[in-house]
Amino acid sequence: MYGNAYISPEEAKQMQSQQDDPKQLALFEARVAKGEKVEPGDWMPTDYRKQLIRMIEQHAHSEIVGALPEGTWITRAPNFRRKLALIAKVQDEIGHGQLLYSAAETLGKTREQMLADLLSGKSKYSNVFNYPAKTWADIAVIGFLVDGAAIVNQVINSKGSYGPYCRALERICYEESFHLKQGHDNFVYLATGTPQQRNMLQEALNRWYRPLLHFFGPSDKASQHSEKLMKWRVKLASNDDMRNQFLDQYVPKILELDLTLPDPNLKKNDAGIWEFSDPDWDEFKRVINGDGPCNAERLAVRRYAEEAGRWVRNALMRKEEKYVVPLA
Ligand code: FAQ
Repeated sequence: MYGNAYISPEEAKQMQSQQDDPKQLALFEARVAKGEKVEPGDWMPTDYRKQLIRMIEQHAHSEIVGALPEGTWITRAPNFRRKLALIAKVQDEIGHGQLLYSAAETLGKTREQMLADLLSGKSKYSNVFNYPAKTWADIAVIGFLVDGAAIVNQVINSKGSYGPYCRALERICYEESFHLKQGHDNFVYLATGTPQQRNMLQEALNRWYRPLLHFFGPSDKASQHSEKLMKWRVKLASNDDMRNQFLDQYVPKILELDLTLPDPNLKKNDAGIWEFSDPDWDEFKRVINGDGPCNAERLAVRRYAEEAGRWVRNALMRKEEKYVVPLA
């Protein structure tokens, strides 16, 4: 369903060599414009394939690295029920990574290569997971607002043109909606708790406000890939539109709990667009290029997991294969 039309790198290269035909391109663009889904064996422009691999791979990495900030709180969850919910959520995020790696493999890049590119720093993953989860309130903010932001983005992307990615996203969105409920419950519990709990939540909110604005990517003017991705209906909303939808949905929910956001210029203008102070795009660039507060730690943990798990992958691999071929 997500990755059962696995395509090897060699097959992908062969398919690409047939692709310079402008007639094929026009037919492809007409299909996509009608809202048809593109499937792995279909003809597609080289750049469509490259863009999708880049985006789905980054998304898959974000899920598995994204499990780490919350994972560090499993042993310190404040009670048994919160611990159970957090374990289940972290497990789901890893599952999302698997679905997305399978979807990316249908385009002709092996999982091994994707993981190697993550560990070498060649491939990016979401900025937000390079910040520490300092207190339990950070877990509430991640569960409510990072998951909320991810849902805004993923519901939109799930209507896109590439079949395996959209099907993976539909399933992911069901699970993320449950994550959002547990995040909201945790967030409201702290917001309506003791003064110490409220302070802890407010401090976490202040820390996450800027990374959350960065989450949707650079402004439309600075975005490198949006134009092409929107033309090919991989992205159905621009970065600024998605950011605006997020602020529309979540700012009122935060303010109604008598919490504040650390930006005196945050307001909705008469045209219904949220305005905010410059969110420091230099910080965003540093963080996505490997120089955030936790980048080195996150990759070190992933590197350890890859090395410690190598014997399992080797044990599962057929002798004649160069890498593990996905079963589903
Ligand atoms: N972080 O030209 P654009 C989650 C990069 S899943 C890092 O505007 P595009 C679940 C971008 O890659 C979160 N890098 O890019 C969860 C490009 O660099 P490149 C992940 C970013 O692709 C919840 C450069 O900047 N979701 O949270 C970011 O048109 C809780 C120029 O940018 C997805 O990946 C960023 N935030 O639009 C897990 C969804 N933004 O590749 C655990 C799929 C931009 O040229 C706990 N992705 N960059 O070197 C997308 O929808 C798009 O890729 C955007 C960026 C909207 C993220």
